[in-house]
Amino acid sequence: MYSNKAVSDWVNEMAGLTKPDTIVWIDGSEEERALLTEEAAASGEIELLNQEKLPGCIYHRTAENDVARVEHLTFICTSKKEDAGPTNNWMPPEEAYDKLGALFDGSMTGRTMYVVPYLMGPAASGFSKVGIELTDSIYVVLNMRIMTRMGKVAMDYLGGGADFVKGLHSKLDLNPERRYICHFPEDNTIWSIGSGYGGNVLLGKKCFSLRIGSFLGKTEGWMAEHMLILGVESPEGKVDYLAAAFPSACGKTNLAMMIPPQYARDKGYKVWTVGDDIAWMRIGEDGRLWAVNPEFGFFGVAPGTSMKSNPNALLTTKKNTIFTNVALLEDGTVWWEGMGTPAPEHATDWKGNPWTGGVSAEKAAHPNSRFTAPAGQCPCISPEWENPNGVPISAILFGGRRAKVAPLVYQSFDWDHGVFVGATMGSETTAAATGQVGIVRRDPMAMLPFCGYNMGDYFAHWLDMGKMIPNPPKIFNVNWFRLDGEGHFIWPGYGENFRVVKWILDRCKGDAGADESAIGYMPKPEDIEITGIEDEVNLDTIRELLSIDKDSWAQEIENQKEFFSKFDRLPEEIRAQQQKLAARLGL
Ligand code: O2Y
Ligand code: MN
Repeated sequence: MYSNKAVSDWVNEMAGLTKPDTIVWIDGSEEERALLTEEAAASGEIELLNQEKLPGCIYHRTAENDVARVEHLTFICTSKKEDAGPTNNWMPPEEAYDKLGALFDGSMTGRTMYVVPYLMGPAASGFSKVGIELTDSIYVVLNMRIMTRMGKVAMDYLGGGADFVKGLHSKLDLNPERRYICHFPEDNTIWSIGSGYGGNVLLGKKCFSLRIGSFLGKTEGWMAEHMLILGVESPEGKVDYLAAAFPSACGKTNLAMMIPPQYARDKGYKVWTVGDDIAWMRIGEDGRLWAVNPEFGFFGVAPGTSMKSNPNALLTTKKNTIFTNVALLEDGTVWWEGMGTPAPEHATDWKGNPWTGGVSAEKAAHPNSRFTAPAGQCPCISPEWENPNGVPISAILFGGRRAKVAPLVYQSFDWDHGVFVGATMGSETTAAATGQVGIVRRDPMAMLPFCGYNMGDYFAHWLDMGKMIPNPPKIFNVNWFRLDGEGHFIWPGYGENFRVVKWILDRCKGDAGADESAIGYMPKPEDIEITGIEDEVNLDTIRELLSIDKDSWAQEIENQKEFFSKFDRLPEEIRAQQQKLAARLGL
């Protein structure tokens, strides 16, 4: 159906390896979606949900052993091990092609191979990139239809060219012993086998947009980052944009879809979502950094999403959404822990078992259960989210979950200092996650699992970009999770984070003052607006949130040094920034 020789040659070669019974070329049409949905429902791969209450919504249960990304089975296959770096698993490309090739051999016999062309980025943008995923899973095709611009639009973009990322995926037998996610950045290729879950198989997302994307960004002079993008509209109608990176479990999706507090809404402020997870950023003709969300949908964690925590996310999922591993209710709708509605008396849990709740019951929805929903359905989606040029970024935010060391917010002194702040990002573990409390998990720029090359070179790329951007965004660090002496969160978080975002954007415009501290520029306590939260937060609370404890920072610097000791290619500037920080702290 498409005439592109490079594509058809490669599809034929992969079909020769995987030996499917049939090959179906995906066009992205509505009729095709309906037929695939019907076929997957007939085979049991998906279930239709209550079409009156949740129109266009379907349900999928994964294998019990296949519920999240598998970092230990994810490899960067560069010719030289040192190009993958000390923080990635590495396999030589020949070994990976041989090993996975043996697994792919005949893996689609008795199945259909779907040829899924997709576009990362808006169709009208010169910055967008094409991928083609070959998969034996209808669930993957239906997800890719939401998460990317899929089908004819991508082949039209590619035209007769050969510049596309070649992705091969087979569920095989979903055996974790035969599960690998291999990236070949030097060949623009991704091979994923043995999984049917999210980030392992929706190859446009982490595999292409971040791992291959970051490698392309380094080579071509742009940045592929694990960042949300949002805009704040002032009462005068001017919108300023920021991009923000957080490790998991820091409320990234909530921030991306934040509802401003009442005082700000009364004044006429609005928040617009451009993207919830990934930003591709380039230098614009005006010398600013411009960001595009390469994705077309949200692949969000369901548990904890409620009308209180994130109404915009919940409302996005009311139609045309795929729910994975949540609980099913008797009326054909869905439920999860933290949805904000009472636990049902009867449900079917994510494993397919009857569920009646109770104190000792297992969770009805898997903690990593997901919704795949079209971004365009989000009530606060930005009118600019498909702008071919992207949006101009005024501020970059880094953050993490820190009980004591990091203040509510500080601004880096300059770009290089900001790169150091991002490189030292991390979160403290909570008991629920690991059984250990207070251990810092370093996750530079939230890219540790997603950088497709040596992370030392990645820091160098950030530093190089700073030299190339005539008018770079200002860089900030935020921490919504500071604890008081009794272990309670001091800052109310959620929509109230708008107050901090407002200071940040005012700072970028030169409209807010700051005090210089050893770690960066800090707001004056009275510059954080507290109208409407005075019963929880007063000026003394803000002072506590902004305080810097020298002993904690001394410990922090030792911990950073230990983390950096494993880097073989750490840029000298990062070490220099650390020395300057220690000197400013008088250590
Ligand atoms: O577990 C998965 O397969 C999904 S991971 C994921 C999904 C959406 C956005 N971000 C992430 C992540 O791990 O950062
Ligand atoms: Mn993510």
